[in-house]
Amino acid sequence: MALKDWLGRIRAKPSEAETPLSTPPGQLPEPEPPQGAPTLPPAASPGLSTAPVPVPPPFTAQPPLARLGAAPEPAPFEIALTPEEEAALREAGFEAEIEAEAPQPPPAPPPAPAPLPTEEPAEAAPAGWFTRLRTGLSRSTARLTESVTTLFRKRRLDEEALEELEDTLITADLGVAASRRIVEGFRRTRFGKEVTDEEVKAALAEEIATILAPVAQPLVLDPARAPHVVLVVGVNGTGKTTTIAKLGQQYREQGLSCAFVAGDTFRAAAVEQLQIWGERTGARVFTPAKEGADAAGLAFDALTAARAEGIQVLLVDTAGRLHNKSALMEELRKVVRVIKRVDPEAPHSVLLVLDATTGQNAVQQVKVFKEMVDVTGLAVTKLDGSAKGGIVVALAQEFGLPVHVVGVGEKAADLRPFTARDYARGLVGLP
Ligand SMILES: Nc1nc2c(ncn2[C@@H]2O[C@H](COP(=O)(O)OP(=O)(O)O)[C@@H](O)[C@H]2O)c(=O)[nH]1
Ligand SMILES: [Mg+2]
Repeated sequence: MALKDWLGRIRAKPSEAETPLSTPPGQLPEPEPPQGAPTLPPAASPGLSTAPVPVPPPFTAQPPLARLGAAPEPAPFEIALTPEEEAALREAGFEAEIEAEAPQPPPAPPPAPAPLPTEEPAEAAPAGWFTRLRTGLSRSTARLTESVTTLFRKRRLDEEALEELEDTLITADLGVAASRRIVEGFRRTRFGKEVTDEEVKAALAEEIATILAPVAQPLVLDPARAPHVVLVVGVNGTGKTTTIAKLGQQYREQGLSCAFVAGDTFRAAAVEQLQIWGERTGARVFTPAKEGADAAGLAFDALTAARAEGIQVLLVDTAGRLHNKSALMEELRKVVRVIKRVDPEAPHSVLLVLDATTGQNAVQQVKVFKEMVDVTGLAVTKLDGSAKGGIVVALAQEFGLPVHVVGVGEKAADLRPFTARDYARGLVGLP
């Protein structure tokens, strides 16, 4: 198939499966709230209240796929979208906002808190994380290696073979620019030579690792800032709250004092989810006084309190969607503005969380969020699911933003540093 046909395909409107906000087929409905589920505690100050939580609901271990996706939420604003805005939002994975534009049925009962996985001691979990990563990448890997194997069983690396290789890489979500760059590398070093599929895979892993190496950077904290503020942003359901909890647990294991800000104030479930994680990890949680309370005010109060207490790391959760893009942009910018009033250098990190199963959509999400806030790094989650692993290569090539951590499961220990060589080899199916 000609390159332009492939390009047409990948540029086509993302399928439902690629859209993080739509409900995946076969997804289980949200569970009913457990009897006696906690309501938000009344707060002493209008802007904030803090954990401990009254009664966390019982944890239920469920198959992870049942938990993917986001709970519905009320539409807080009534602003019409222009057709251009709608197109941009659809591309960026904000389908749900667009659906919310349609006349709304009467408000649904409040969403149940997202169920949480049963936590295991951190020491017990690391075994096998790379296996999970590889399993998650297996769909991408299978397609990639199948094509490479068929293409290169033993063949001269000629123009046609290179073109087919480029097509293969593009369909594996590596993006046009990275695919071209890799093929150029092949052209320079191996053109006209006879190659085997194994040689091609090894060379591919090397080229991919070269692209990934500059972005494989840990999230460096400066606890002396007391607190180092990490603002966590991203579309709903990508894993912001879970990533905050995982980071919090890991920081505490490193002996850092840590607090969470439940800044996704429109979703009671999101607030409760963070409270439960706070209980579990022993992190203090700043929660809104009531549903829909001003997130910026909450962040301001939380940062002021965290400073007074000498807390070293403050992880700030945010809304992943509001009624439209400009409402979300306004909210995030306001949060940043008020945080700066307390500490002009904060937020010290702005972590954008992306769901690896959404494929090319992630590229659009980076563009949209970069417009809204000064994104300093990425967390890529759900690499244990049916990840479209090539997307990380596309992101590295296009934006060069550090990839700090990857999520390979729902437990605290399933958040791992991103390592270029492991990832590249995993992606092409090499041990
Ligand atoms: N399998 C898997 N699931 C994840 C991962 N990270 C988050 N999730 C799940 O994705 C769902 C949405 O996560 P959540 O943190 O609530 O997303 P948020 O809306 O961005 O805050 C939840 O069911 C999480 O347990 C991951 O790395 N792997
Ligand atoms: Mg959340």
